[in-house]
Amino acid sequence: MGTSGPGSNDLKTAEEPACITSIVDTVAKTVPKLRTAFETHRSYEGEANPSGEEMLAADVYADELLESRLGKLACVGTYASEERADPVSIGSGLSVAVDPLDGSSNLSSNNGVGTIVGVYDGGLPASGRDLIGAMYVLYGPTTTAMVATRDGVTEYLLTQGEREVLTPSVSLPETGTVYGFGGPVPEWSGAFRRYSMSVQRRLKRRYGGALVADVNQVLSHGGVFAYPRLETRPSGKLRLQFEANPIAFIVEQAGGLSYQGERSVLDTEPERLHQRTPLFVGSPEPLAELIETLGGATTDPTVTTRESPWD
Ligand code: AFP
Repeated sequence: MGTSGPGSNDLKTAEEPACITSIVDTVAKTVPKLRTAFETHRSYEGEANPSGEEMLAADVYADELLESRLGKLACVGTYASEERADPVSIGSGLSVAVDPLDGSSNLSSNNGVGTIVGVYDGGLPASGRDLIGAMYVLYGPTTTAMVATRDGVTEYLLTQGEREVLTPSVSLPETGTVYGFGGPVPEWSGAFRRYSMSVQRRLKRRYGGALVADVNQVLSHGGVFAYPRLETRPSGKLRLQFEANPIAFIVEQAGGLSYQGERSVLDTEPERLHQRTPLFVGSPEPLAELIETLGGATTDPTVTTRESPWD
């Protein structure tokens, strides 16, 4: 990944607008408390989130903590999260859309989880083109953050609330070596199954069930991540505002491509705060093949050839 390995904060990194710096620093300072909550808040709450998924105490705790901390920033006007039905209006300013604990079902098996933040210059739901920044935190053996602005992507190591540059300018290789595809294979479309067969001949499978961890593998080694539409989930599983847009922004800023079956994820028309979308992101070469196989176009929103249904 990137142009160089671990280094000091003197290295050239993507330029950050002041509000992005405040948000990233606030999230970094919140990470130690969130890490502790993975041990102390492991039970289920007995309630479902707006997407109908059962919430862990850690989901609720992470959401409330991030809302209280990000909500105090003068530049943040709206806080929204995957765990609450409606956005919280704080005042005037940017909108933050947060997946406080991505992949929370991985806590019980002690696998990777994450936090995703999208920063939109507009009211929610907003277009991915309104993003001025996005970040995710990956809680793995170490805690890292991937921060994207319109100027590029930087990877940080987070230690005791502070961040240190790991990779100043993250860039995806043209092809890469790994792939991770979500959803039951029998529920994939015929076109996506054909694509999968082709990819399996040359890339290694890496799938763990947390978007942040799976995408981080793609950003580290190059390749492709997909959560396609399914027969029982024609709109896919992942949430546009909280997951797909921020991840697509990070991948595109790192020189990769995103796609949702018709066009770039970032060009998806936002209709509802909790709307879902198919998500395909990765290196240019495997994404170009995917777009060709599924039959769409990323650049021309008027092109209407699409992934065929269940042939
Ligand atoms: P949870 O937060 O409920 O664990 O869901 C995680 C997630 O939204 C995303 O992080 C993963 O990419 C995807 O779902 C995994 O879905 P599958 O369990 O169907 O593989």
